Parts: sequence; C-alpha cells; structure tokens
Amino acid sequence: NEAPEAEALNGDIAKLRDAVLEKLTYSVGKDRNAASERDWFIAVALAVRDRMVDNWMTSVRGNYRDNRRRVYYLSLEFLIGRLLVDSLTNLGIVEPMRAALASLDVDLEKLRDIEPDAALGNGGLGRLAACFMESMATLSIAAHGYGIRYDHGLFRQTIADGWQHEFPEDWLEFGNPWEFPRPEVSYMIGFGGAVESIPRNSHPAHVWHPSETVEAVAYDTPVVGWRGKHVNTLRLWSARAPDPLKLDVFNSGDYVGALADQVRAESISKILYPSDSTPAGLELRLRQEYFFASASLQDLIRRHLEQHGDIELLADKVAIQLNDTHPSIGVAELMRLLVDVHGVDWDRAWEITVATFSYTNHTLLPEALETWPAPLMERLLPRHMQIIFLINAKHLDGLRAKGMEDAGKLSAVSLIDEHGGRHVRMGHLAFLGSHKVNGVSGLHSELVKQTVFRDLHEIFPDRICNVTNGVTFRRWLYEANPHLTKLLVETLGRGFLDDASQLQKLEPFADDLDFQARWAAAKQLNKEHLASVVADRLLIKINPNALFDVQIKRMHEYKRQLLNILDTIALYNEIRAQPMRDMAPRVKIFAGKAAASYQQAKLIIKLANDVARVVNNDPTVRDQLKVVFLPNYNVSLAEAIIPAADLSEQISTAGMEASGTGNMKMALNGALTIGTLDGANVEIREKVGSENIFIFGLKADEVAARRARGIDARETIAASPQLREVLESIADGVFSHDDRHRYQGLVDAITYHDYFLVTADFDSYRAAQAAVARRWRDRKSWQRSAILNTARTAWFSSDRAIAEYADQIWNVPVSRPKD
Ligand code: 26Y
Repeated sequence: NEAPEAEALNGDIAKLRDAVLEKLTYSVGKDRNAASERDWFIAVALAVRDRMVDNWMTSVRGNYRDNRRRVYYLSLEFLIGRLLVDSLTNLGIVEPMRAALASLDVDLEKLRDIEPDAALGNGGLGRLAACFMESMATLSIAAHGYGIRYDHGLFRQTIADGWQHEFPEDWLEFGNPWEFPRPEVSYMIGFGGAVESIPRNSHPAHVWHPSETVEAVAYDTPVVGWRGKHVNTLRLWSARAPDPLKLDVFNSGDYVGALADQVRAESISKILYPSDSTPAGLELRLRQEYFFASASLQDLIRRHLEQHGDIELLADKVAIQLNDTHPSIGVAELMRLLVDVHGVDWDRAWEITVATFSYTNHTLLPEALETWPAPLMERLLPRHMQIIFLINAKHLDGLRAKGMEDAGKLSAVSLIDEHGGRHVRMGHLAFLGSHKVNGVSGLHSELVKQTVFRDLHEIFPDRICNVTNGVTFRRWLYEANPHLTKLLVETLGRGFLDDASQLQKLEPFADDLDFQARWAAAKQLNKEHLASVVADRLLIKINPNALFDVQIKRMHEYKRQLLNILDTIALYNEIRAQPMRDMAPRVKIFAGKAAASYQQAKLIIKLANDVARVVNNDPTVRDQLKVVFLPNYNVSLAEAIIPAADLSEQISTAGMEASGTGNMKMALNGALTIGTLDGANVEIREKVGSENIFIFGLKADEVAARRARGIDARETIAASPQLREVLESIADGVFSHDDRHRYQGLVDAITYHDYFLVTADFDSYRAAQAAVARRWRDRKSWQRSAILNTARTAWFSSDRAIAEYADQIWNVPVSRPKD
C-alpha cells in the first residue's frame, strides 16, 4: 500500500507548491523570478498559516460548543523564537514543504534562517510560557495566552573587544506573517485621575475618572499543537493613543506637540524590559503591567458574558494563571471590574477572584520580588490602591478576629511593606488573590514555603503546591535534533512522538554497541554543525571530537558563570604546567546576555572573552582547550547548541535557581549534567540516576548555614592552592595586559564578600570536572550514560507539566493528540 501513500504525498506537495506560489503572487506581490528569500519566507509562512486556520476555526467553535472552562495564561513574556519549522512540524508537513520548495528551486533551510527570532522575553520564564502555549494546544485545552506585542524584543548583543554592547532588536521590521491584527478588538485602559464616591443606600459606589486613556489593540497568533489538531490563540496587546493627532494643535503649528500624546501612549508597548531578576522599578513597567492585565481581563469577561451571560459563573468557566507577579495587579483590576462595573458585592467578588486566579512563583531572589511604592500606585491607579487597602484591611481584620495579635506576624503578611516608605507587595497580592500558588521545582516549592511566603503559608497551608517545569519536545528534540529523532524513530518506532514516556524503551539499547555507534554518529553531526556556526561567527576552529562543555543562560552572579571561568583557568594552568600530558580535549562554550545595567555580569562576559583570547592564542595549549563565547544567545542559537552539548553546566548556588529548563533540554538531548543540587537538577538526578550525572557543591541548607557564618572567603582561598593560583593570575593581569587592574574589583569581591559561594564550591567543582574527564575517556561508559539521560527524561515534557496544572490547579480536562 505504498503507492497510495506516495500519491497522497505527491498531491500534498503539489498543493503546497500551488499555495506558496499563490501567496507569493497575490499577497507578497512578487513574481517568482524576482522574489528574494524573504519574499519566499513570507509566502511560505502565509501558506502554512492558512493550513492552521481551518483547525483554528474548528477549535474555536469547539471551545464555544463544549462550554468548557477556559484557561488564560497571563505573561509579560513569551520567548517564542522562530515559527516556520515549528508550525510545519506540528502540521506534519516538513518534508512535503521541503519537496514543494525544492521543485521551485528554493531551500527550506535558507528560509528557516531568514525568520527573525521573536524574543518577547528575557529567559526561562518567557520560554516556559512559550513551551506551555504549545503543550496546551497539544493537549486540546481551551487556552488563550495574553501578553504585550512589544515593537522591540530583547536587545541584540554584540561583543566588541570582549565587551557586551546592546542594540535595539527589530523583529517587526519586515512585517509578521503569523499574526492577525484585530483593530476591531480594542479596550480603553485608564491611568491617573481621581475616584468619585457616590452615596447609595447600602454603601457608596465608586467611579474612577482617569486623566489619561490608552487604547489596547489585539493581535492574534494561532498556536498549533502537535499533529495540528487543536489550535489556540496567543493574543498580544499593542498600545495606541485614542486620539493620536491633536489637529488643532497641529494646525497651530506645534507639529511635535500634536503627537506628544501618541508617543506617550505608544511607549507602553514599545519595548520589553530587558532585565530578569533585577529590579525594573520604573513607572513605565507598572504601566505595562496594568495595561495588559486590564485589557486581558476586559477581553475575557466580554467573551465570558457573550457565551454564558452571567458574571456569577466566571470562576466556573475561567481559570487565570499569573506568570509570576508581573500581571498580579490583575487581582485588583478584577475586583474593580466585578464590584464597580458589574455590580457584584465585595465578598462575593473576592470569592470569584480567588477561585479564578492562580499564581506561579519563579524566584526567591529578594531583588526580583516586585513591590511598588504606594504613592506611585496611588497616582497611577488610584482606585486600585483603594481596593488593595481594602483587601488588606479585611485580610488583617480576619486574622485579628482569629486571635493573631503578634504585630511582627501581621506586618509580615500585610500587602503593604512599611519599611522604608510604603510599598505594595505584589507577591502577597498574587498569593492572597489566588486559590493555588505553585513553585516550579520540588526544591523551589519547598523553599517558597519556608522563605518568601513562610507566614502566609502558615495561614493558608493548602495553597502552595509544586508543578515542576517542563519543555516542549517538539521544538527541543524533534526540530532541534532531527538526527537523533530519526535514530529514535528507527529504533523505537513512532510511538514516542505522541507519548514521550515511550522513550523509556531506549534503556535496553544503552549497552548496545551498534546503537551506541549510531548514537555517537548523530551527536557528531550536531557537533560538526555547531563547529561550523562557531567558525562562521567567531572565526575560531573547534574540534568536533573534543568534549563540548556548555553553559548557556542569562548572565547572572547566582548562575556562577564565574565558577566555570575559574575552572577554565585552572585547566589552562594545568596544561601549561604539563604541556605534554595527555588530556581529553575540551571546548568550553558560553553564551548569554547580561542586563544592560548589570555591571558585574558584563564584566564576567569580558573575563570569559579575555580568557578565551589568551587560551585560544597560546601555542602550548594546542587543541587541548578552546574557549568560545557565542554572542547574541537566543532561542535559535540554543537550538543549534543544545543538540551538540556533551556536558551541561547547571552550577548555580544551591537554593537560587528556581528550576532551570536548559538543564532539561540538554539532558533530553543526551548531555550529561554537571550541577549543584538546585532547582530541577534534584529531580533530574532522581530520574537519570546518580551514576549518570555529576553532582557537587554545597546543598541549599548548607549554603544558608555557610552564609550565616560569614562570606569572607580568605580562609577558603588560603586552603586551596589551585584556587589561589587562579585568582592571583586574574588579579595579576594575566588575562588583561592592557588594563592589569580590570579584575581587581572582581577578585576582591569574591575574596571578601563571596555571597554566591564561588570559592566555597571551587574544589568540589574541580573534583567533579575531573570525574567528568575520566568518564569521557571511557567513551562507552559516557555514551551509555548519555543514552540513559534521553531514555529517562521524558518526565520533563511540558505536556506532563501542563497535565498537572490542568488537574491540580485549573480543573480542566486534557486530551492527547492520539485520543
Ligand atoms: C520583576 C522583573 C525585574 C523580572 C523580570 C523577569 C523578574 C524576573 C524575571 C524572570 C525570571 C525568570 O526568568 N525566572 C526563571 O524562570 C524559569 C521558569 O520557571 C526557571 O526555570 C528559572 O530557574 C528562573 O530563574
């Protein structure tokens, strides 16, 4: 029965070819002989989008017909990346499209590289939102994502003379073929002004008269799940001035003044805040948060009333997930909409609110916990400030009525932080306004209970739960690593594509030498590809047979790229001391962006580049060690690096990385992890087995104890000759001949004030790295472990994570693509 299949395939190829040509002609307006690669890309994207639309309409109709509870995922970040191959994969037409394009003399791989990388996010939190959108579609959940359509996503990073420079990113420059502008879907968002109290029989009504209004306009992007069956919507809001041009002002000759309101309004969706885990703290950030929370809530209430006609049913039909505290002003906004606009009485409105919202915490770092100065909130959102005070008063009164009198306890659970000027605690607001609060790994969720929300947890002991993060295997295995995926299909059949747990069936092959050889061949192809990327971008030749030792993530002191650099220098010293010693060649690969204002992180980038320059140009080192810092880390670069990784560096100070998701992606692609017992590393160890991972360093409780003893590191350094040598060489200017004192401050900082415990973990890390090197030399044993990493990490699929949210938090059904 091959003939009919081949015929169907040929039919599909012909149809795709016609569809692409039609788009090229009538939508792009180009003749095929004049079309540029970008023209072809747009034509193909539009043709692919058409294929999604039929299923999209069916899904939308189904969502109405079934009257199911809808899930709304509110996130200020969606780190989407490219969509062409992702869409083709989920629609199951990669190969037919490749063939259709080949018949037109067009190379699909070239088109893939032309698409800009949609970087509407900073890092883990934004990428998680994108993985979750894909899994919610895959599991046929009636879900909508809501966010902001930033004109400019995360900055483009260049490295010049080793230093990071930031340039604006312009993903919309040539238009966005995936989205549908919906100018008819728009909402008015108020700011400032005053609140009027109108006396009534029972209690006063409140009318907010904003002094400024901004319009939120919707742009919809279809999100297609695996096998194309279910399609959801990502709705992103763009800001417009309701009255963009003051004609009278313009006519009076003040051309710039006439546009001032427009500039102010549109600045809200101009640019993504480029910091993660460091305070943004500016008024524009609060304006962004309220703008998108309000637009999203108005939109979902309108949809709810259209469908169900009764605001009382909101919590039965709607679940809203807050992705960190960034949308948590939504708690006050929903109260305002229910009480002031829809006339629901306060207590009932609060019941509905709590039953509707749930909140995911992604960080324990105190500097990343959002608080807003009460005077700022009062000025920008006067009605919301009143509502927050009232929520707080009822909350604290309730506790006093239950006999809680301890002023310290009450102030710890108050929505208002009274230390150093009044601030609204957005985490507390999100906690109180939600029926469930989750952390993102087992360890992190426990720490959430013991630290940031200790006192609230005591009062609401059933509220905090755990949902360990996951990643979508479609993007991070099938698309990023077609060589390995092909081998897995040949070995296991196609079942694992629908049901990741079938990857377990790989276990028996871990010791099979023939399979190991094919496994190694796939890895080798990925490494050769990465080597060509490195050669193109950095003009550095790396050896694809070397161990690829990879640390890719945002630059942050707690992630301890510095520890990895110190290890690199120690290796370098060893090689110089014994140049002829036979060691396993290594390539240290770094990539990551530092927030533009984070000086220490930028200095660490410079150090990595300085070390790379010295090591790579030292003839005694030969091929034994190479160091590369790949600029402009983003989703697409991750897709090239992850399948090529042998070793995955997950070395944060224990207790500080909430989960990590790069750790999951690399383990899935058969890299071994070297890491601390932090975040999801703990669960990765449980799944893969301790003989297939390299764990080192202080544990979270030991970190706390060590810090309590003081973080002066002089004794630690004195006790480690290797560490002393490394730090001396940095301080002496071995890597900075042009400015010998460049790193004096950095060395002093970890010597006298080593908050992230780089020095305390150094020896243990070095020992783990030595164990890595020994294992690597026993290639069969390494490959066995690598295979077992892939076989045992199916649990880290975002399908599993989303199924847990659906079950424990949203109370909605899921159905698998094959059901
Ligand atoms: C308030 C503002 C400055 C801010 C903006 C972005 C604060 C935090 C963030 C982003 C945080 C983030 O990306 N957190 C990461 O979330 C991942 C998904 O849960 C985790 O895997 C990762 O450990 C955590 O650092």
